[in-house]
Amino acid sequence: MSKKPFYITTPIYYPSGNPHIGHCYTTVACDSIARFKRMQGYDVMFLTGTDEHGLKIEQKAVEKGVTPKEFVDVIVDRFKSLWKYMNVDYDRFIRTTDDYHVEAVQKIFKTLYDKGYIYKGEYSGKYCTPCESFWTDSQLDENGCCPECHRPVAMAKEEAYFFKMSPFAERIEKLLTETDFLRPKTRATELVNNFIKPGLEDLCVSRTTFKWGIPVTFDEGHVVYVWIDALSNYITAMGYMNGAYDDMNKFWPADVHMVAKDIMRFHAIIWPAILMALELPLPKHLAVHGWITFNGEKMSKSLGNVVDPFVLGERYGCDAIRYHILREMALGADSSFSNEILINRINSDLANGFGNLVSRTVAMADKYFGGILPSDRESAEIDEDFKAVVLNAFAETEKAMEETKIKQALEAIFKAVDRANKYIDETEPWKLGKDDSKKGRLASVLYNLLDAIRIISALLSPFMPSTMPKVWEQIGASDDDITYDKLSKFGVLPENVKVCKGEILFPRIDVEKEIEALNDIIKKNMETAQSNLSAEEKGEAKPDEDSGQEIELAPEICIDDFAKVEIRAAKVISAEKVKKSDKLLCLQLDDGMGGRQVVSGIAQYYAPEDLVGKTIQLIANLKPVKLRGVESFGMICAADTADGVKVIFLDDSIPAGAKIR
Ligand code: ME8
Repeated sequence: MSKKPFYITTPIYYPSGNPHIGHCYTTVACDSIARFKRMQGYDVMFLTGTDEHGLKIEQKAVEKGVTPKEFVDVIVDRFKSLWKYMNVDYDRFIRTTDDYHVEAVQKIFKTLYDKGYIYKGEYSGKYCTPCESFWTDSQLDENGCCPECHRPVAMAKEEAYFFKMSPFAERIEKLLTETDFLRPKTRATELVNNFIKPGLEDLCVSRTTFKWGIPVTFDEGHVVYVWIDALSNYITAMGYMNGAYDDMNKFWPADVHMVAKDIMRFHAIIWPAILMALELPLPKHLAVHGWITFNGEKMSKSLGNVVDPFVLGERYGCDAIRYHILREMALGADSSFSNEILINRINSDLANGFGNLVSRTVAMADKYFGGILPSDRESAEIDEDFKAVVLNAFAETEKAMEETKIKQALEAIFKAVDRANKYIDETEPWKLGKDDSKKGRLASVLYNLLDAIRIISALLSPFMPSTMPKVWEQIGASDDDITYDKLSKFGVLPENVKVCKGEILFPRIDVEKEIEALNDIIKKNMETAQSNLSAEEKGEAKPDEDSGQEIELAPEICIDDFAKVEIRAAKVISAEKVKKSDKLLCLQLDDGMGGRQVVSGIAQYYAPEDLVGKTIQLIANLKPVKLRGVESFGMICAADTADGVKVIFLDDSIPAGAKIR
């Protein structure tokens, strides 16, 4: 029987700067889905690639004194080596400079023109050069700048071809609101209200002001402008209007396009319109995820806050990075990146959770039975509950993956990991091991654990493909034991399974040392970005240095007045800069009462990571206020000094919530 096809794509990335963790998210997410589908027996096509044309690339190449193609070649290689490093197993890599794509885009453009969907006109509007985007007035940010990069825009006018959007408005609205195309579907409202209801604007699809693009065959001087060139990659890479491949029938329509929210509109509205105009079927799902943010800002090269995935991979291994980013990001929501969360995740889930489960189980099988389990077994009632939880994790994972909900899939699998560790605590194998009459029971417990690890590790293998083969070696699982059809049942490992002690899968990380090392790296990145800012932007305005001034006290109060102020100790769990503010940090505190958020004007004096883990004094009964639109529930105490503001740190032995008087 021939396998069912499954086609998944990442966006094609701009090779204008080095890839970062944000790019890694989408690619690793698609890779995990592709691997999961392969494991389920699908014939998978996983496509990724690079979007190489446009003014930005042309300008960068000029700066470097190379041709645009020479410029992108270097960065495309970096993308490819990152994917190799992250163990990303794509089936096809498209470059928009590939001959077959160029030829097909020219044909697509001509076809749309011949059908009357593309016409010639004049474009005038607000244009952001770095983002290569025209914006309408209502889309500009509150300073009248580009809503993407917040840089100034300029009026621009040029002869251009346009793609008619209005004929497709009704069908697109139905696609978004009445089908399960968009994931999460909750995003449909903003698309309909912001773009469809006000009337779809025709799309500018050619440019004359730069050369680095695919030439329009019937009008010299025009090059195809970004979206027809870029979006078409999903079909040209399957052979649409070219002879390089012949996979349209097999793989189109795509099962999943995955993108971040910045390009949702192009994929949810413009791409369906182009496909409708070409009379092609529409992709089945568009999965939209949020941004990986760093200190509250979208992680991107231009913000200078990029954490280098090569550096992180080097320190913790690519599987730990893959796991971390996949586990943190829920479909549709942003996920904030911090060293603290990364390392704690690795320690709690991978070192203490899964890694410890494997090493304890294998070590006990080795210690009590010389590595080979005996056939005599004695099962108990508790085994059934344990097995049920593991099998339920399988079912939940399968369902979540069907819905491209990777975070939920990992959560389901880790429920089984936690249950397995609890099973060890409940059955106390170390006690059974001391009593010869309980050897049958011990063998049963260890077999159940090994078989659970077989299921769990196979389920984890699409997400952490480098580590799981090491687990299979340790628990004595053959390739045949981990096929998908065998993950929904227990009793698959051979009765006399033989374990083999191996290396520690995820070594525990010393949090303090590691945070320090990573902070150094990030600070260096920040410094490079900061060196381009003015002294005022850097917050370097000198404080008033009149230290010899007389101190004037506020009017006297009595003890009852003071008693009205509730001061409590609190621990800083995380901190990030408040968007568009130089002064404010938003802190998440453990206040011993369930946690709260406080905004504090100390951003010029403290980097967020300087505060995380520290114990501070909190004015806990202050009326909540909104600062720059962010709610603050209280205030943290700090001293004004000649060197600026200094937060009052307390001894860390003081517990969160302790009353200060
Ligand atoms: O937009 N968090 O390319 P691009 C999460 N060439 N994902 C992120 C991210 C972040 N901080 N930063 C980038 C383009 N991404 C076009 C696409 S497709 C036909 C053309 C990921 O290099 C995310 O998938 O700017 C986002 O959609 C994509 O990179 C944008 O990549």
